[in-house]
Amino acid sequence: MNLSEIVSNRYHKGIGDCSNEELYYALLEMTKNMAAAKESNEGKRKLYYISAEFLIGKLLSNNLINLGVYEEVKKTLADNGKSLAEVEEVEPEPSLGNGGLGRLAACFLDSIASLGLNGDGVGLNYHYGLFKQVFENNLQNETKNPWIEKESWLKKTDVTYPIQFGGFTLTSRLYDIDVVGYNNRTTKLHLFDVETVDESIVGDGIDFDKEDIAKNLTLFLYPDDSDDKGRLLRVYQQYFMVSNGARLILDEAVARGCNLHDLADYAVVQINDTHPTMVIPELIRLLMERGIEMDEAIDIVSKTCAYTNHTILAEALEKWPIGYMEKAVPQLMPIIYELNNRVNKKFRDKSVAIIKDGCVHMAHIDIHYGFSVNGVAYLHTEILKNSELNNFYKIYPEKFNNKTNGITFRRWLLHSNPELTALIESLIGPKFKEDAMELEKLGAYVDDDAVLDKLLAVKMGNKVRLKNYLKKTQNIDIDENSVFDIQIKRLHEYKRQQMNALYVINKYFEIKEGKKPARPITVIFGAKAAPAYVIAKDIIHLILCLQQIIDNDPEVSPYLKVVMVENYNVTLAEKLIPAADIHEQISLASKEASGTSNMKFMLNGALAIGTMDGANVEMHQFVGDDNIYIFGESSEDVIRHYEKADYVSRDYYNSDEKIRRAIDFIVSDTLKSVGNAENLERLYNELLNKDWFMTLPDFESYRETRDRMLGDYEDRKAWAKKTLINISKAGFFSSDRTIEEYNKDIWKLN
Ligand code: OX2
Ligand code: PLP
Repeated sequence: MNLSEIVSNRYHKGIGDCSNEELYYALLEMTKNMAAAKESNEGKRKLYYISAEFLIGKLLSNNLINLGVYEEVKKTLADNGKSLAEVEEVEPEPSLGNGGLGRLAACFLDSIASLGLNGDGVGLNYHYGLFKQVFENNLQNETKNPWIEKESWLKKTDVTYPIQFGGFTLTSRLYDIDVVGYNNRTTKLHLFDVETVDESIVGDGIDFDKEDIAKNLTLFLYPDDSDDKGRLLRVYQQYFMVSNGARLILDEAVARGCNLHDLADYAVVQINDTHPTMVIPELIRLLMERGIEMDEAIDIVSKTCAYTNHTILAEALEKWPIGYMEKAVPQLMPIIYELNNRVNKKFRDKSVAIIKDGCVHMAHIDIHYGFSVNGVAYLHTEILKNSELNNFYKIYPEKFNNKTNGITFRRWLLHSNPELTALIESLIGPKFKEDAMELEKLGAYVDDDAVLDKLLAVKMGNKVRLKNYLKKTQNIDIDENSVFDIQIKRLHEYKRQQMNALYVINKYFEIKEGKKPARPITVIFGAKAAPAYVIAKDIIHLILCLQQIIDNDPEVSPYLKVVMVENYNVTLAEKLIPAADIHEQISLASKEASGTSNMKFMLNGALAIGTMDGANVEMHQFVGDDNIYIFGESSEDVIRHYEKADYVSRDYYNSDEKIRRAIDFIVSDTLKSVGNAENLERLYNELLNKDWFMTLPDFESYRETRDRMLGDYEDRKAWAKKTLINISKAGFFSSDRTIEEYNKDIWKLN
């Protein structure tokens, strides 16, 4: 049925008489039907990408693009006086991820589907997702983020399993979302849920009864884990996810002819960070339940599972107290003890043990009992091999490999930046939509004035669109003739939003002293802080206070504006990234495993200011010194500082006047007039006495580089040329390339 037939069936009227809501649900029905009619990717061996997060974003437009009917639908609506862009606004964004890791999983599903690979995603159906961020009194508050409506992309299936925990059993239910690929094939995102979950136990905010697992298990993604109950709940969530996943994998394999002994010929499991690690002992347990001896079960599973590491931050490397595991999943513990014994018998080096200091080290299970360990960018994998996981690398050099992250160009170019897409197509034809390396052909135009003018015009159009969107949705005013300098990512000290804020404070003082920038600057932030991460919330407080102070200062506000957008998510990213002139990738070198927003900005013609960290290293390699603004200490220097413990932040405060002035401003009467002394003082003390992520040593080179960049911006032609070079070199960062590499080296699906 086409759109007007569906509309007439549902509402007994014409398209032109429908509300945007009515049209959204009609399009949802149409798109779901079209997706369901497509062929699923098939093959003997099947990939299961297990992940606690899939930050899929809104699906309507993307599905219409991938189904090849976007233009047609847009025209049908326009012919009836309706706007597809307005209909899109009705769709709620599923918030099934924290940030980069979850968004990566979503890009991967798009590429898996598009490349025709036999692979599905497996995760959980969090009803309230991650929290929704609201600002009140310059502070972050958290509320629930409901996204499941009576009609949604979810399809209820007949698949249910009894999942056993210590002392009780829960019945699961599988919901599927069809993932439509660009070449009209589909794959599935499997989201497991508990039928007894009870949304009504959440009141204001995001608090709920953490004891009542049957009612709360799939309410939220990663519940606030500051307390024991929250941490224990994560173990329950993880086991629920992997036990369901493991049963699905075995059932599907058997249905395709597998006799379990040959499981590795039928299934490969990619473990997305350590959250799904328990799939290893659970698969072993289920194989033994089905009559396979332990030795063989361990061998089979070790040939089936592969692990991706996404971070070297110590606090993110999960280890669960034995007591939690005994309580939540007692049936797994005998297997984990046995896996640990085997490791201890084989290796004298106790650092590689699975159980140490009363905790189960999840990554150690993955590395010993998986066949592949990969990092997510060149530098990250080198650091894993040479320092973080060096003891494992010495044992299993053959398991380690790099898979530099990528992004889907369907969402992050075709959908989010149609004007740029059209310009590119007019120059090099449509082939880049399937083969991203075709973008290299844009290199022929870097000295073509007419093309550079068009590129600048596209950027201006996107800036105006962002301006209108922020006005409409958040009542924020920005000036499209200012430089848009954007940092959007989770709030974390290692990502160093605080350094950006110190730059803003320094600029504020310069303007007060009469040193005005050539053109107004708009510094845009978007970031959620984990609810229990106190300093991260203090940094948000600082930024919101700066925003208010500068807005109300007539001396400064004509030249400088700070904007912190509320509830940064995929929908906002799609509007912000195409409008950026400058993007901030300023993590402390060695700490950002890869980054993926860096790739999205590059593809959309923004220039990076960044450290030699994560995938910035590869970006720099592709575009060269002239087309990216690199500053700061190298990862080797940083790692050495940590080893020698020789960094003292106060030395920088004492010896650098600009740094002192900026840090002192945090606790000035000016800021305290709009903020809380407690938050501001805590942040001030943190920077002065600890500064674990070394903001101050890099500040001067950051400030100098960013000022130089603003100067370069004034030569509009030269700037446009740099942006075109960036776009032309972005092809490597297509997730199609990443997925082809995973498949060639790890999954080996045909
Ligand atoms: C993130 C990493 O921090 C980021 O650098 C990377 O781009 C992304 O994963 C995708 O690989 N949680 N999020 C990450 O790691 C963890 C753990
Ligand atoms: N959150 C959202 C909504 C994103 O789209 C992305 C990636 O672009 C991220 C988080 C990760 O950002 P970063 O790579 O800068 O950490």
